[in-house]
Amino acid sequence: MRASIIPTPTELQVNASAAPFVLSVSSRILATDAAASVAGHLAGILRPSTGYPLPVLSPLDGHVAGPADIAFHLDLTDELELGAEGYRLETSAAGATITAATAAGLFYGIQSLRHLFPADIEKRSVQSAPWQATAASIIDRPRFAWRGAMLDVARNFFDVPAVTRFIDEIVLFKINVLHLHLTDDQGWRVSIAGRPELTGIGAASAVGGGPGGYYTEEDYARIVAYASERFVTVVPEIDVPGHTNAALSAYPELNADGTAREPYTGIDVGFSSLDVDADATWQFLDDVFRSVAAQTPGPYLHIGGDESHSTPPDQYPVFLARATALVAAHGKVPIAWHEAGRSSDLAPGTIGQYWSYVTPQNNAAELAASFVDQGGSLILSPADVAYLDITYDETTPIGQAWAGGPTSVRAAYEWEPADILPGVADERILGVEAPLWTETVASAADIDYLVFPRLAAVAEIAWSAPAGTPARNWAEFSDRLEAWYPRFLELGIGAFREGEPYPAGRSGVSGGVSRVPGSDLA
Ligand code: TNX
Repeated sequence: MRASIIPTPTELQVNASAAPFVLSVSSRILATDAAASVAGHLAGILRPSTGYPLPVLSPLDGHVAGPADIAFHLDLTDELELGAEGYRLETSAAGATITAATAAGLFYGIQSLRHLFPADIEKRSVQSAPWQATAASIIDRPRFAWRGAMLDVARNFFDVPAVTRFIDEIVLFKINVLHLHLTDDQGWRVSIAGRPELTGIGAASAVGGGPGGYYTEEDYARIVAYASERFVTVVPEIDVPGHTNAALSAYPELNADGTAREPYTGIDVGFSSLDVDADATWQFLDDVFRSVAAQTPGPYLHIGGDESHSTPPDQYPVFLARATALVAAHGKVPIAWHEAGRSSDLAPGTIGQYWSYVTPQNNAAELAASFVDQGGSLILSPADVAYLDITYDETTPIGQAWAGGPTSVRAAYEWEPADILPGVADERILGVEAPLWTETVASAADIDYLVFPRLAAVAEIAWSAPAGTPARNWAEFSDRLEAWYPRFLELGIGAFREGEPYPAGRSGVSGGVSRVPGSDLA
C-alpha cells in the first residue's frame, strides 16, 4: 500500500511492510472537549461508509486509546514544531494519533488520514471492511498561510448548497481561504442593509440571461459558518470602481447622467465605472462596506479594482486611496487586484492580489511591488497557471482560452511563487490563490471539471516544499493524482482527466469564449 496524500507532507515515512492501522466496529475516537468538534467531524466522514458507531469519548473520562482507536491530542506545546496549522499523524497496528497545537492542525491531520484509507471510505453508504490505513508517520505544516480558492458567483450565481459543496471539496486539499467574487457587471449577489435594489434589480441577471440570484444575510451567514467550521476564512469581494454595471442598473443616482444602466448579460469587461467624484458613490460605498464588514467575521474585505478601463486614469488612484481607507475605517484589511498598486496612498497594510503571468506582463511587477513598498503583502494568482477557468486543452468544452492557455494540470503544478517577483522578499508573499471565473460555468458539475484536479496542483504549491526540492516532482505528483481518481469518483467530484471526454449530460455553457491573450493585463 502507498500513501497518496495531496498536498504532499513536509515529512512522510510510509511503513509499507508494517501492519496497517485497522478501523473496526469497536473503534472509538478519543478527544478532549477542545478537540471534540474536530473529532466529531472525522466521525461524520467515517460513519456512513464503515457503518461503525465510532463514539467520540474523552480521555479525561478514563478512556485509554487502544489499537483500533483514533486519538486526538491538542497540545499547545507543539506549536514550536508544528506551527498554527501543522500536525503530526501516526498510523500503525498500535492505533492512530493526530497531534496539533490547534484545532485547525487537527483538521488538516484528518484530511491526511482520509487519504490513507481506501477510496471507498468516502462512500456515503455502508461498504464492506477491511478499513486499513497505511502505516505511516507524518510531520506536516504549510509553507504559506494563505491557500485560497476563488469562486465567481457574480457571472453565474451559485446557491448555498453549491457553495458549501465547494467548501467540502477544497478542504480536502487543505485550502483555508474562500474568496467570493460577489459583484460584477452581470449581477450583485449579497444583500446590503438599506439598499434593496442591489438584490432586486441588481441580482436578477447573469451571463447569457441566466436567472441570477443572491444571498440573503441568513444565506451568507450560513456560508461563513460552514466555512469557519472547516477552518476556511471567507473573503468577500465587492469589485469597484469597474465591474459595477449591476450596481449602476440598480441605483440611477450612481450614474453621472442620473439614468440607470440596462442589466448586462454578456462577458465583456472594462465598460462600467462608478463616478469617482460623486457624493452618491461614497454614500453607496459606505453603506456597502459597512454591511459587508458587519456580515463577515474574517478580517478581510476585497475591493477588486481590476480592469477599470472606464475610470479616468487620473481618478483611479484617488479612488483606490479613498476606498481602501473606507474599508479600513470599517475595521477590515483591504485587498485589491494588483492594478490598485497605481495608487501610492493605499491604506496601510493593503494586500495586493497579483493576476498577471508567471513572467510579469507590462508593468504588473511594479504594481505588485507598490503594495510591498506601502507596507502590504501579496497573494499570487498568476493567470497563466493558477486560473481555473482556462481550458485544459483544445478539447475542453467549457472555460476560456486566454491567459496563455490552455493550462494543463502540469502547468498548474510546475511554477514557483518565489520566482515571479524577484524584487519582493519571500516573507511578503502571503500565499497563493486559484480563481474560478464563471462566464462559462453554469453548474456544480462544471465547477468540479475546471477546478479539479488543477486546484490540487495549486494546493500543493501553497502547502508543500518549494520548487527545486525533491518534494516538488511532477512525475511523482501525477502518480499520486492518478491514485486519487477513485477518490474523486467516490466523492462525486467529476474531475477532468487527461484524454477522457467531457461527461455527457453536463449543462456547461458551450465553449469557444476567448479573449486576446493578455489584452487586459495591466
Ligand atoms: C479577468 S482577472 C478578470 C475577470 C474575468 C477573467 C476571465 C481579473 C482580476 N479580472 O473579470 O472574469 O479575466 O475572463
